[in-house]
Amino acid sequence: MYFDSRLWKMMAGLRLRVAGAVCLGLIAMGFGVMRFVFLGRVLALAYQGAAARQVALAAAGTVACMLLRAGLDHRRVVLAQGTAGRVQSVLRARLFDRIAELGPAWFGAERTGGVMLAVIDGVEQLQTFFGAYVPQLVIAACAPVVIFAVLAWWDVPTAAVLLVAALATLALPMLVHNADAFVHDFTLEALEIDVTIGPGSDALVDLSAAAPGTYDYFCSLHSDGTDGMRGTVTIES
Ligand SMILES: [Cu+2]
Repeated sequence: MYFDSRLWKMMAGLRLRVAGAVCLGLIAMGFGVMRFVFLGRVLALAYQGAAARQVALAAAGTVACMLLRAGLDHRRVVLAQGTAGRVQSVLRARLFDRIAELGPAWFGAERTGGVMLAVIDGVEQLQTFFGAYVPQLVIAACAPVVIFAVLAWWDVPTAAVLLVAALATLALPMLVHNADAFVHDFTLEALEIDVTIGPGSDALVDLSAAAPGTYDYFCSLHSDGTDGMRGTVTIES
């Protein structure tokens, strides 16, 4: 679970649309859960040898829930991607204003490729963050409670166990990330990069000027480059 407050600030004025997407997602999730309830009813009725009409009614309920869920999910994706598009155009306008403000003297001294990459590709990458990640994060956070509410109807202890497990799955990765008390670094010798990263924090490394290829990186505090905290990064053309 990751959240960037700077990106969140860029959504000013569009948060109602995000809330709308979240609402649609939550209603869709409700129908998703109801689908399983109906499906369980179909199986229970079939095992009890109930009348075919009763089984057919429960099966129709399952199909109706599936269709409603699919329709709502489609609306949610359309709305969320529309919001993401709006954030992107606001962001692009701000970037172009800033470039115009800095003037040709600044632009002339910069690598054109790097600036264009940030303005075009960098903003494009945010589509996923605003369009899919933010609404999904809120929906995922609410999901355990919705599932608990439905399951508690039948068995509270089972519902409680599932609720605790689901919340732990959501929160544990962030807790582990924040609980790391060690300093690390990002060393990429081929590009002469050595960035120190404090406990529980993030760092942004600009590789836009690097030539395409595969590079080895490691944490010089916890690896000798061949073992431990190491990996590779591939830059495509
Ligand atoms: Cu390390």
